[in-house]
Amino acid sequence: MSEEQYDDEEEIILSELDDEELVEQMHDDLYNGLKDEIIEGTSLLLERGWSPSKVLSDALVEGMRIVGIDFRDGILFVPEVLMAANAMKGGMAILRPLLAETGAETVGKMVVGTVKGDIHDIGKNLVSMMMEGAGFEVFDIGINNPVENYLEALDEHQPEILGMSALLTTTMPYMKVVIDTLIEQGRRDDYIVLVGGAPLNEEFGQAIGADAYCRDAAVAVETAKSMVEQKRALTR
Ligand code: B1M
Repeated sequence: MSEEQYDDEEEIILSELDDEELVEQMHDDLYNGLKDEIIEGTSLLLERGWSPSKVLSDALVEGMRIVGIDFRDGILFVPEVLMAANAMKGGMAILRPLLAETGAETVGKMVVGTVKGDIHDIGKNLVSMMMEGAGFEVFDIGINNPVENYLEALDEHQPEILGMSALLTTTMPYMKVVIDTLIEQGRRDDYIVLVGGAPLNEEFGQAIGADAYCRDAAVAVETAKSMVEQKRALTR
């Protein structure tokens, strides 16, 4: 781009936009992974009297929904989605304490981790970020987790969802060890168990007794949302 063209580009002053324009701009900024702009936009909406939950749903979650759709459709790729998720985190850091104060109900909670023997975490991290982007509270227990770690995190955080990730054909069977332990302890049905990772497939998910196999982060979000809704509807 020539200097002249660059100079011609109008700088957008977020504070000069009305609410509707600002929210639209934030969707674009999330899409482009612009963390500073998301932090500024989030603060501006709060200053203008928006509730934290409205900022979360209309500006951030809606923006990440668009990112998720384009990721699913192969228009965006992993690095871009990681940038978007990182920008979202900037906004979430401001909103999280405020949301906790107002006691707003989260979309749901998830404990997620990569199984024992496996240190791959890029996909899991992406799933965590996209789930947070969709309004879930995520407790990421990291990599190389024996069954005890999962049980401890489930006890501590009481989530609706247990997510497990495995990238190796040698480690994916460990997911069944975790599910079988939950069955042994009579608590399998307390959780929606979602599994993912490149070597898995639908049949494997069914064979080990998971509730669903998630091909990618966007599918994980969609599946989690609909399963939590179904579960809540049943217990109402
Ligand atoms: Co590894 N590695 N690696 N590796 N590595 C693979 C997986 C491999 C397929 C490469 C190959 O040989 N072609 C191969 C596995 C072969 C097999 O098992 N059949 C392999 C191997 C062999 C190994 C080592 C054994 C190599 C060695 O040391 N000899 C070793 C194992 C170490 C261990 O874990 N004990 C190893 C090490 C590594 C690195 C450390 C170098 C690095 C990991 C860095 C990190 O994660 N921090 C690494 C990498 C980067 C890869 C590849 C190249 C890329 C994986 C990745 O991040 N993909 C990978 C090749 C490949 O997969 N094509 C490979 C991008 C990511 C966004 O996708 O993880 O699939 P993915 O996640 C997706 C979905 O699967 C799904 O959503 C995500 C986002 O859309 N998903 C979930 C994933 N988890 C989910 C959980 C959910 C829901 C959805 O829960 C709700």
